[in-house]
Amino acid sequence: MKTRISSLLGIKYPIIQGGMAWVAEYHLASAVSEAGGLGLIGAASAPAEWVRGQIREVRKLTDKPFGVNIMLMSPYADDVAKVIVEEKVKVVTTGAGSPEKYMKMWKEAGIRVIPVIASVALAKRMEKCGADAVVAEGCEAGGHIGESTTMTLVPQAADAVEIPVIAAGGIGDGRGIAAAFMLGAEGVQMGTHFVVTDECQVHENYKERILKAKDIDSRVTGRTTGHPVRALRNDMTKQYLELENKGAGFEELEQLTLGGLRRAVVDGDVKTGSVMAGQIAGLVKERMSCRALIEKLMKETKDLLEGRMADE
Ligand code: TUI
Repeated sequence: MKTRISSLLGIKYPIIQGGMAWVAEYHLASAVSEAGGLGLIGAASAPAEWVRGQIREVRKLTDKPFGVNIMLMSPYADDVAKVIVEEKVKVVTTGAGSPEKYMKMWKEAGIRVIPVIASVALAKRMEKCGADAVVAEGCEAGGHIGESTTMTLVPQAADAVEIPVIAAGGIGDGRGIAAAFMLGAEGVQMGTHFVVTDECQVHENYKERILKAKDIDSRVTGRTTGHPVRALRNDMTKQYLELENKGAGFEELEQLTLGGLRRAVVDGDVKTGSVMAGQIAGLVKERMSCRALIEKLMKETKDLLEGRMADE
């Protein structure tokens, strides 16, 4: 399946694996890239030398294209931005901010830059400062989110910019991918479904929580602090939302989530940890390898776009 995204990135299928904090490490990223998608290392709040190590590990496992996602609120963002250049990474995606200050350095190094945007205004700004594409991420996504849904953001972003748009948030199967294409996207980014793949190293409890999730199990904490985060409901989200309702302040709320993602991903504490996942978790019922997942997604998408129904 060729689109401007698969050509731009030199990949077989226009599927990007989200750069999920604590989750998107080298085993997952290399497996996605080997299977024909674009694997990402999620730099999250990790030190730059950790990111350098991850880049080198991916290269031991695949010679196919891969990228790094920089979380721009990270205290190490400046250092990670430089490591990406030093290590000659070909693709960078950014989240939770605007990457304008790094753009010149990255473009001069010939890096493909794909910012994640949550608004049309940012999409336009990114195009102007030289972005090669944007990921339009709707609030169905897991983790830190914006206001608009994927259904509304993707077509508006596609109309507003000439560069290709990649849809993210709420996509879990071929129906979601075909729908995203209908909205004007030329690629998709998926996170939640990749968390339950064989190659993903998260704690078993985290995978089980996603596989058992129902459609209504998703919660958004932090709306009052201006930092909304989507996760699966548990003791932490319940307590957080109760405190938020009572008008608790930032400090008190922050205590509840501090280190929570690490606790869930690494220690398997899915009760008090932060089990970040998208709203599509309820659709994710099967675990398989990254290759099997990507091939299943592409077959479903192709059948739909060619007008075949699922049982034909
Ligand atoms: O960044 C994400 N998702 C994330 S980052 C993250 S790390 C974290 N860890 C613990 C607690 C909280 C966060 C977890 N999930 N997605 C991409 C994304 N970017 N979503 C929304 C945005 C965004 C929002 C506002 C991008 C830019 C923006 O405004 C920038 C500007 O200057 O206008």
